[in-house]
Amino acid sequence: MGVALLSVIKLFVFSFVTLGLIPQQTLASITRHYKFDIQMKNVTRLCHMKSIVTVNGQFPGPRIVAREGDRLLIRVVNHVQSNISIHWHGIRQLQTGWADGPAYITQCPIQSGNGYVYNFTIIGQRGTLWWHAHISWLRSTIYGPLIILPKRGVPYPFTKPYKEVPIIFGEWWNADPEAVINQALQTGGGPNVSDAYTINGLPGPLYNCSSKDTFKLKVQAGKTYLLRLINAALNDELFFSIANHTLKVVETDAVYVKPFETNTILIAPGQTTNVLLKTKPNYPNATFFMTARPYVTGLGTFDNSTLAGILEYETTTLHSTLPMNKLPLHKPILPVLNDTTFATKFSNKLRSLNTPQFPANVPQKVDKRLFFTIGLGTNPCSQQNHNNQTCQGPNGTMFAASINNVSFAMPNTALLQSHFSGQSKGVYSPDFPISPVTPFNYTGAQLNNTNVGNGTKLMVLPFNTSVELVLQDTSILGAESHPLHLHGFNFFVVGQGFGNFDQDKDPKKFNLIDPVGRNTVGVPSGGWVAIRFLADNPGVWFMHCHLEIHTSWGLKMAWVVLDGKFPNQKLLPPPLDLPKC
Ligand SMILES: *[C@@H]1O[C@H](CO)[C@@H](O)[C@H](O)[C@H]1NC(C)=O
Ligand SMILES: *[C@@H]1O[C@H](CO)[C@@H](O)[C@H](O)[C@H]1NC(C)=O
Ligand SMILES: *[C@@H]1O[C@H](CO)[C@@H](O)[C@H](O)[C@H]1NC(C)=O
Ligand SMILES: *[C@@H]1O[C@H](CO)[C@@H](O)[C@H](O)[C@H]1NC(C)=O
Ligand SMILES: *[C@@H]1O[C@H](CO)[C@@H](O)[C@H](O)[C@H]1NC(C)=O
Ligand SMILES: *[C@@H]1O[C@H](CO)[C@@H](O)[C@H](O)[C@H]1NC(C)=O
Ligand SMILES: *[C@@H]1O[C@H](CO)[C@@H](O)[C@H](O)[C@H]1NC(C)=O
Ligand SMILES: *[C@@H]1O[C@H](CO)[C@@H](O)[C@H](O)[C@H]1NC(C)=O
Ligand SMILES: *[C@@H]1O[C@H](CO)[C@@H](O)[C@H](O)[C@H]1NC(C)=O
Ligand SMILES: *[C@@H]1O[C@H](CO)[C@@H](O)[C@H](O)[C@H]1NC(C)=O
Ligand SMILES: *[C@@H]1O[C@H](CO)[C@@H](O)[C@H](O)[C@H]1NC(C)=O
Ligand SMILES: *[C@@H]1O[C@H](CO)[C@@H](O)[C@H](O)[C@H]1NC(C)=O
Ligand SMILES: [Cu+2]
Repeated sequence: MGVALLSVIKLFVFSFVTLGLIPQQTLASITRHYKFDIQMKNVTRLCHMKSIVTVNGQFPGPRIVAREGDRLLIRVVNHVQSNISIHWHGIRQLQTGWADGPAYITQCPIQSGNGYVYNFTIIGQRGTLWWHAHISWLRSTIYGPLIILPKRGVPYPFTKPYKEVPIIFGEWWNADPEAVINQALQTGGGPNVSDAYTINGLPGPLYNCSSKDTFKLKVQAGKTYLLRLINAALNDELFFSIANHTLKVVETDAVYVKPFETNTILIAPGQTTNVLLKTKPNYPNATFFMTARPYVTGLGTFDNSTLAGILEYETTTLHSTLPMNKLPLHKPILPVLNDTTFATKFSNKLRSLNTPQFPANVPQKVDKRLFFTIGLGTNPCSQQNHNNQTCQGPNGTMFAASINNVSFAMPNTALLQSHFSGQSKGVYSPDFPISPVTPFNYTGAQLNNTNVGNGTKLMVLPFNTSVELVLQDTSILGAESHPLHLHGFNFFVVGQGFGNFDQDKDPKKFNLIDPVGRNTVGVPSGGWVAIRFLADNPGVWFMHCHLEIHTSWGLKMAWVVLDGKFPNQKLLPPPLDLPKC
């Protein structure tokens, strides 16, 4: 199949550049300026042309490259109809919550014709992160890599790569993604699934009418490549593999890990993974498929298609004239779509590097223990939407999702401004439940009543509170893996397991030595995960499922971290150009 296929492919050659783009600088830290013009662009994929919202007309968006310690000044100007905001995913934003970006949480969106300068410093972080729109489903086309190199002169704690290549997975709809989510919220049913997955914007040859849109990575024999993997898909965790090659995992979510080798990576939306790819000593002209397809645990319909790119060994002659159909082409074998055993083994392999230079400062004492249930539910079919009282969710209801049975109601104004100005009345209440109000068998029998409550409830933490949070999946409408993302912090993943969390037995097994540090963690399907973090960053911080449909259904909440005593423990005042609602 591969042979016949390749003979007709005119490959799109992705011109990757080494990251030697950094201007020569002698200063340790500098300010880097970027301009993001939000504008429409016509793009064709799968023989379907459509107008998409982009940054600077690029899809995927521009690459931001900085060093640890640098300040970034990114001027975003909105030239499209939609309101927009941009989130710098995984950046801690110490004292600068105003630059975090989730719409109606830390800022009002940037309205058409307006602009806003995101102003923040990268402190104590290095590795692969990314940026994306954080309103409605605009992140389906507005996303790009955010690469933080170590400080000048500081080496990686692994083999220096010959080249570095960002690989960003996405999800493509032939329809307008905003229309897809608006329709789903209107009918109460699940959204139409995507038409393809993409790798650096390209679906690859396994889709109809797509072989010219194939990501191709040209490599030389006997070299080490650093692949910076980012999952920007909306609703799907992905398995990824390159045929006949192993990958060495060295970093996740911009935190170094103890290196380990694997044939397949599992990466959830919101997560990043750096892997080293060591090419074989002598494979002239050989080509290999790299493929990705979803890991799925829920009951809903999903896009079960497979994206493919091509790894090609370069020849000694620069311009090949021989037909490509002489080349062998191998496909990797990926785990089955619901392979939770693989998912569990993979996440158990992740450990912080935990060296004197990069220690894992796991909070050893806990000030506040919290227990949050994560799962789906329903809302009654609302009168105003449906005159005949029938919606397309389960049993004629509307799909919803919640944390501790609170489906988050989005405010009309930004929470951070309400908090900073002391005007939270009528905007939010500081009473997010520390555990489910009505305990039940979370992973056991189905409930008769699946309706959720709702509200704009926040969890308030004094500065420097040490938090232990157990995230418990529920089996209401089916157990499902949920990648939970916390803004403003990295957390340590100290334990995970299946069934209901047992407060007496399970904490004894926690890893408080070298747990992985992340900003997004998969809550196991039908299980729980325990995380610890130190609330040392004042502000209002969003936490949500990074499966975008679950966020749309209300699987989200926010934390308020109060100011500390000292000036460097206080939220800075808002910038003058902060958008208004
Ligand atoms: C996209 O294509 C349509 C139809 O061909 C055209 O009217 C429109 O101006 C194009 N938009 C952009 C941004 O190029
Ligand atoms: C953008 O936001 C403004 C203010 O909240 C609102 O009036 C307007 O309808 C929004 N525009 C769109 C296209 O949603
Ligand atoms: C960015 O923030 C820093 C620290 O708050 C401030 O000194 C600086 O003036 C800001 N720069 C711009 C362009 O707003
Ligand atoms: C690649 O792997 C396949 C299947 O495991 C094997 O048949 C093939 O010989 C391998 N090719 C190379 C070049 O290693
Ligand atoms: C994907 O879903 C389609 C439609 O439901 C089905 O026909 C097909 O067999 C599925 N493919 C895989 C690989 O599961
Ligand atoms: C690889 O391709 C080049 C150019 O197409 C050709 O000259 C060379 O003989 C090929 N090498 C092998 C080992 O097939
Ligand atoms: C995974 O899917 C297969 C095929 O659809 C099914 O037979 C199997 O029971 C599923 N396994 C789990 C753990 O759900
Ligand atoms: C009314 O009910 C029918 C049948 O259940 C359904 O197809 C239709 O979408 C509903 N109409 C509205 C406005 O929800
Ligand atoms: C739908 O209703 C049927 C019959 O009343 C019930 O057995 C089933 O559990 C309900 N399903 C959901 C998802 O509520
Ligand atoms: C919860 O439900 C499961 C499945 O029905 C059952 O095996 C388990 O014993 C129940 N646990 C408790 C604490 O009732
Ligand atoms: C659910 O409903 C059934 C039948 O209506 C009833 O027998 C059962 O006790 C209910 N279960 C719970 C947990 O309320
Ligand atoms: C929240 O719950 C109330 C009371 O049950 C309901 O009237 C309202 O429609 C819900 N709001 C949302 C956004 O779901
Ligand atoms: Cu989820």
